[in-house]
Amino acid sequence: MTEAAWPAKPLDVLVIGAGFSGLAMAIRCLQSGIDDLLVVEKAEEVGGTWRENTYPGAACDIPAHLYALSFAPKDDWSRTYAGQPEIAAYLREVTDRFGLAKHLALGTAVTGAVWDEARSLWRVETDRGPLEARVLVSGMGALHHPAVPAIPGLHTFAGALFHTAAWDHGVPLAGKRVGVIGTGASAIQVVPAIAPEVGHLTLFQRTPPWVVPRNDRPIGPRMQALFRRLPAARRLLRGVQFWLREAQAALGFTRVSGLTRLAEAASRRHLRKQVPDLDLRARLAPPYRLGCKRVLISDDYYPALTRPNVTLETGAIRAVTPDGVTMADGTHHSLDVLVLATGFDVTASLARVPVVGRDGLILARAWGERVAAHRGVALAGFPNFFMLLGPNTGLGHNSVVLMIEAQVGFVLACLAEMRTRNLAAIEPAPEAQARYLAELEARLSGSIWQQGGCASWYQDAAGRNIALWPGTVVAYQRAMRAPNWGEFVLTPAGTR
Ligand code: N01
Repeated sequence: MTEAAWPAKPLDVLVIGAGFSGLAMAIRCLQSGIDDLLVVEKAEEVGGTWRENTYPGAACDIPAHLYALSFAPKDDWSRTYAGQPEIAAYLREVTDRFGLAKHLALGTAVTGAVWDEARSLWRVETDRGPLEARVLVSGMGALHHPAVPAIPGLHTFAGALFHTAAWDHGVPLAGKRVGVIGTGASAIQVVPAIAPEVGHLTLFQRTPPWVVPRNDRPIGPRMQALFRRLPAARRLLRGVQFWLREAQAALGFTRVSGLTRLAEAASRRHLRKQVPDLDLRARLAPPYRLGCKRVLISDDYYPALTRPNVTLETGAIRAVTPDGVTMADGTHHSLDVLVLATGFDVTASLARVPVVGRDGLILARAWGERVAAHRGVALAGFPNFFMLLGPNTGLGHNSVVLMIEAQVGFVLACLAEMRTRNLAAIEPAPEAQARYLAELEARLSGSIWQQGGCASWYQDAAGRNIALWPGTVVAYQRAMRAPNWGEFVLTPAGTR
């Protein structure tokens, strides 16, 4: 891959991160004629979360055709739900297809960014030297910074210890005693993938998840050929997958509704069918409402737990010792390998790079009250700065790729407005931002995430959902289609 030359003068647009968000931003910029553009990526390869998460069984829980970029379809997805290698390969192929190489600086970590008010640009520090850009776009993602639990003695463990997001493929698992802490989306993929291989697997469950059937199927060559010959058939499939999910949200999926009860009944049926043992079944029954945490889809998780070489441990962990995990009741599990399937620290992920806005305002401090962004993408005090998949724009029910595309379109509209009106800077008006956040809070307060009786990574320390969009994708797309310039402070060039 030919890499971008290091820019000597301020760029029009600097994008941080080459995952789904950063790549989508870069492609759409190029398609709109903005080519003074650089994407900096700390790793040596594109792919973001799909490059990082290589744990056995890693796959997407949104159908592949719906998870693809709308402007970069792929006819030959091999399954309904694509695995990590196929998605990572797709993102590499898209990078080539749209000629992004000359706009990519791989192996380059951004270490900080400061808004220069006098010059109306961002001064960005990287480990390869400084950069300057009129507009800074974060494509850093929200599920990036692994959460390591504060379990006493964790780092005294003498065997292999690693997080699902940093899987150590050099550690052989065959015949080993393996512990997995956590039962979220990552764990339920890892457990069935490694259970047949390991000697014994102990799964440490703190809270049981709601699990519904996955119905994953291979997509055969005839279907792939049909999609190649008849793109309308592929679009139809994507449309059906999309609208089925939108209907859930429209029918009140984000609240305790009749739909919640129906889905809970389906999940209980799934559990009854797959787990004959009554004691195990009781320990797998979630004590909170479905939808409160991410609803998991799997056909092989429950069967894996019924294997003779798998133990479900539901007691509280007291400590990790050099040779295993000790429970509060004194039970000890001797282990060779301990896997942390303990998720991500959303706040740390979003605020990972110190971003300093106007008057020395640090992003992490601006978020002291609440992690928030106007329409999920911009923040007062941070001119010409946009976040893709920023606060409250994740989804529990549909493909986040669609949210990313709505945000990319919004940023492009801002860039076009800056050019048309010869603006030096654009940022949300504080009053408009406050109004937006008040509306958001009102919608969240009655939601399943706050009323469903659970704790999850969606919430901050005060229990507020800072991660998810409380509506349909269509509603978000509509709100983002045409920015209301009345919500922004627009600073003409030459007025400073
Ligand atoms: O992480 P999680 P994840 N002691 O935060 C437990 C996306 N994703 O990596 O529920 C004991 O959901 C914790 O227990 P509890 C997706 O958006 C997508 O699995 O807090 N246990 C929980 O069980 C997903 O939602 C795909 O009581 C501890 C688990 O660790 C997000 O990533 C695939 C503990 C963490 O679950 C995160 O999923 C995979 C402790 N001290 C992931 N601390 C797709 O398919 C934590 N836990 C697209």
